Amino acid sequence: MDLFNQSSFQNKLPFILPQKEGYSYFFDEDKKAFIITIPNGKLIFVPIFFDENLNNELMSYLLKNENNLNCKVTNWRNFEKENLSEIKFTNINWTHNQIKIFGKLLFEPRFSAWYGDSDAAYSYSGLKLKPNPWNEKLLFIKSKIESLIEKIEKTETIEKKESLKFNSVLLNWYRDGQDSMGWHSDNEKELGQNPVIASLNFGATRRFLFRKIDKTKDKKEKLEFSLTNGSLLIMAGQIQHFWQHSVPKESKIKDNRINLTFRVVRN
Ligand SMILES: O=C(O)CCC(=O)C(=O)O
Repeated sequence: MDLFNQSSFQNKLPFILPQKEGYSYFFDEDKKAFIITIPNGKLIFVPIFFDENLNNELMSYLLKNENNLNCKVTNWRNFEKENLSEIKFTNINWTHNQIKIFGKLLFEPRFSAWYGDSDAAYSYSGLKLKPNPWNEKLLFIKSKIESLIEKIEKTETIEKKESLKFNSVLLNWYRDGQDSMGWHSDNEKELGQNPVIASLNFGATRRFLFRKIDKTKDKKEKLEFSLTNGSLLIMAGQIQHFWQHSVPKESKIKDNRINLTFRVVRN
């Protein structure tokens, strides 16, 4: 199926959703969005939030560098912390962070960058991230997502009393399928009780998994999404309390991917 041909969706969710109580979805024709309910969570999936041209343009922007390395053809796998610092990225301050796992300092299997309002500091896995100041393109993307959410809020799929304004974004850059993101929930207290997190995708299609963390029942409950270039996934409701998500390794994937998760951080 050509995921970039809107007509091929025929309003049918391009993933399998269990056919049982607690799961349902509908396609909102006006917003071109699937509004999905799962037990203890809400998801909104927009298969084509940005068209291919705009998305490719934005991906080049995010990886633009003064070394003239082309974002598509460069083998980024060869770039570890040392040589990453030799590349002067024009628009994004990419870093290769180290985190402590079982007392050992290890490099994360991806590069990342934190942008946002000056007071939107964020901590996870022992890392304290100070925001880089917004740039014009990130603000452009943010405003497009906020406008969509505002329209959806009006239909009360996302329960909010006031308009949602993101104040930060975490950028993750997966050099190829060997880079990944382990199981976790975005449940840090500075994200608030039931955070709305909007996740936008550029580049290689990657698997995105959910698993239920309710220990008493539905232990094996899993969902699998396929996040394509230009797609947007919004997580809302109680999802961060009841589900974890991950981007597993896929060794066959040679292309790189960038994911942006827009958040509201309250310090
Ligand atoms: O790359 C992704 O799709 C996931 C990113 C993510 O889980 C996060 O930023 O918390």
